[in-house]
Amino acid sequence: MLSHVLQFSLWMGISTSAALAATPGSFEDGGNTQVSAMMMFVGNDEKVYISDKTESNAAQINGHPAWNSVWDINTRQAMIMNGRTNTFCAAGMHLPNGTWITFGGNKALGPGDTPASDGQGQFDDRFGVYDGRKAIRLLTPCKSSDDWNSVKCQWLDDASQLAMQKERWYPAAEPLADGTVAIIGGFTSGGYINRNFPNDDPATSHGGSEPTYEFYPSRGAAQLMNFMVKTSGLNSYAHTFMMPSGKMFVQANYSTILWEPETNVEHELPDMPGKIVRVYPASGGVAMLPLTPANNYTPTILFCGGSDMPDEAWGDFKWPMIDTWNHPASSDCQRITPEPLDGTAPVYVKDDNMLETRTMGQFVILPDGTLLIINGALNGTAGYAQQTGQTDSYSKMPFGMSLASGPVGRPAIYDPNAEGGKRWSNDGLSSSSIPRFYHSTAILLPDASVLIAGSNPNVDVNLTTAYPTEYRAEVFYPPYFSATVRPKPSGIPQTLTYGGLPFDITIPASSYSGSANDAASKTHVAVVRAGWTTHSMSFGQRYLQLNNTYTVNQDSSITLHTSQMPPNANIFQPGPAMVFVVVNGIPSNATFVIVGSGMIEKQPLLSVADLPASQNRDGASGSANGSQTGQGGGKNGAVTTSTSMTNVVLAGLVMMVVGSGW
Ligand SMILES: *[C@@H]1O[C@H](CO)[C@@H](O)[C@H](O)[C@H]1NC(C)=O
Ligand SMILES: *[C@@H]1O[C@H](CO)[C@@H](O)[C@H](O)[C@H]1NC(C)=O
Ligand SMILES: *[C@@H]1O[C@H](CO)[C@@H](O)[C@H](O)[C@H]1NC(C)=O
Ligand SMILES: *[C@@H]1O[C@H](CO)[C@@H](O)[C@H](O)[C@H]1NC(C)=O
Ligand SMILES: *[C@@H]1O[C@H](CO)[C@@H](O)[C@H](O)[C@H]1NC(C)=O
Ligand SMILES: *[C@@H]1O[C@H](CO)[C@@H](O)[C@H](O)[C@H]1NC(C)=O
Ligand SMILES: *[C@@H]1O[C@H](CO)[C@@H](O)[C@H](O)[C@H]1NC(C)=O
Ligand SMILES: [Cu+2]
Repeated sequence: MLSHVLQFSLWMGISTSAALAATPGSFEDGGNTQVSAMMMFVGNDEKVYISDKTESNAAQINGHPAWNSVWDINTRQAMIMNGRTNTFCAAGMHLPNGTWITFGGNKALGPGDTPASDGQGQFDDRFGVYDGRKAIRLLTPCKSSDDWNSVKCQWLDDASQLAMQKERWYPAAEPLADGTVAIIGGFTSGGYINRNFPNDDPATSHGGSEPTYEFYPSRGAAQLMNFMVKTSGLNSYAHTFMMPSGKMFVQANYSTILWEPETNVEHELPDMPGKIVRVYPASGGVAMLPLTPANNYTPTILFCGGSDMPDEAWGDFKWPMIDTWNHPASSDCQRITPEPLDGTAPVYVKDDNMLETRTMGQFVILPDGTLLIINGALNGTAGYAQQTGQTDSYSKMPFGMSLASGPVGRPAIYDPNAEGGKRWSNDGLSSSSIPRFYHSTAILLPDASVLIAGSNPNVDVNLTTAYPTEYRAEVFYPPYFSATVRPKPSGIPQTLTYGGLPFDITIPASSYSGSANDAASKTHVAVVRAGWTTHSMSFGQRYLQLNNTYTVNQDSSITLHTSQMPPNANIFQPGPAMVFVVVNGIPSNATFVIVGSGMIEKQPLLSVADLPASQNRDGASGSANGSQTGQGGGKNGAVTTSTSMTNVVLAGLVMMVVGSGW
């Protein structure tokens, strides 16, 4: 408790770094994270929560090394927080009410992954750590003004009170439309890949693999998922994305399915072209492209990088069979639209290659709708080992325990709307000199910059090896930081509903550049969920552009008539998100909102109202191009009114709950 009190004074410190002018395309010092940042989420406009695995970090709390911290966005200083269970490679997600939850981890271990002092993996007295394999941990974000010693600001981390049915290390997690979280697969404790070789028991690997799924809150006994058997070996941290139909897109090894979480029915989709592996430890960058009115909120998933190592090279639980650091990662990108609007069969489509090969590159969807890829290595894979099938002792390992080599310091930006051949660029982007490998992370901050932290491809803390344990954070400034003024919107509500009454956002003339009519036609409102990041993934990361029209006022301020979320909670599951108003590619700061009812429940779905027509300042109709070019509302446009009648009619209709639509 004393440590909390001492660290608390940091919040009061005067911020120096935040006052520096941000240079677009550059990295700035982000301070020291106290623990190596394996996992991160943005809690609110002040705090980023960080977790590491349990290891020998020098920072001590309650008489043991710390493995959790909270980083203050304004001061760039981190305060350590207590934890009980081993968070080593857990999964994480938001809940509808803005609390965050993590699932699983590894057993209790001592220094250097030695067996726990109790001999059973339940508790180790040197690290003061409990078994985390069934753990469910909850954290409700606090602000500087809260009492950080109070129970409500601390991690609730006690597996004897709240636990999963199964032991899960590296599980996947994805919310359903009601906010329930599906938790899928995993190892039962550490290892390189999730199989024995030969793979004579692909379901459970003689106890090493956990091929089932379960839910939080529980919906009964864990069930076998056949896809986990089929993809045995390369199926931990499967890539999961809820689709508009309520089926879940699941990708692992080189296989793909749509899965029905309610019935456990699997529908096969095509294999990954070239058998390129994207899941851990190949660790490709994977993200859902922005959902927009123009694409009718139809998800497309982008896969970039990872590894094309042949099957035997992957080895088994112990280590890879080859010297992975000599095997270039993939530069290949593929897109797939799992539920095409026109009803055609989904296919992988070759996309532009990245500018370099990359494993452990992480996609961060920026408020302007482009995707930053950052961190990672040119060769090899994630994970760590003391030897491989080709290098038979630790002392001969050229990069210590790292299975990757060749840091990629320079990020790149992918523009999903650019024509093929021109989607990638790193023009004007600096390189970081800090290698960010296994257990590094990146996440979007509320001022639209990106926090980068962590890296530790070592069994424990090692400050003297080729790719050491990294405590230094950096903040990366995307190109839009060249703007001299940024939008200062007002009128963004604190909650968004699925369908329902539109709302007005106002942008003062002083907060954008250029002609008012032009700016208005190039403005959009983005709901961005930065997600819960770990291992080059962002669990739950999504970007949805709200439908809008506008009125340009006589004083050149712009009023955006903005729709609520589309009336289908599968498209953007309930919970916390950031709203950015983007004028000509320049984002505002974020406003934090809760999407949906704030409860784990069937979300109320309301009718969607037509928006008033756009009006330019000279009184002429706004152009039909720019942000509001939709393809029509399709099945959601239940209400049609003339502009002047909209509010009157809506008042009577807004409580009408429509069916689950598409
Ligand atoms: C959010 O919901 C979860 C249950 O799903 C609950 O445990 C938690 O306490 C809630 N958070 C708050 C702040 O009420
Ligand atoms: C990937 O899946 C294929 C097909 O099921 C399987 O034969 C192979 O062993 C898997 N590869 C690895 C490395 O697990
Ligand atoms: C750090 O890594 C080097 C090899 O790269 C190894 O020789 C050394 O023993 C390691 N130190 C610790 C504390 O594990
Ligand atoms: C990456 O792999 C290539 C091909 O084996 C090799 O030439 C290169 O030296 C490797 N890079 C590093 C940093 O080891
Ligand atoms: C955005 O937030 C930062 C603090 O994080 C503040 O310094 C800046 O003035 C804000 N900018 C706008 C346009 O609101
Ligand atoms: C699209 O918007 C731009 C900027 O407002 C305008 O110059 C252009 O004429 C518009 N095009 C059409 C087809 O309306
Ligand atoms: C966006 O709003 C306009 C105006 O109400 C409507 O015509 C259009 O169908 C909407 N687009 C979508 C995708 O809902
Ligand atoms: Cu890990």
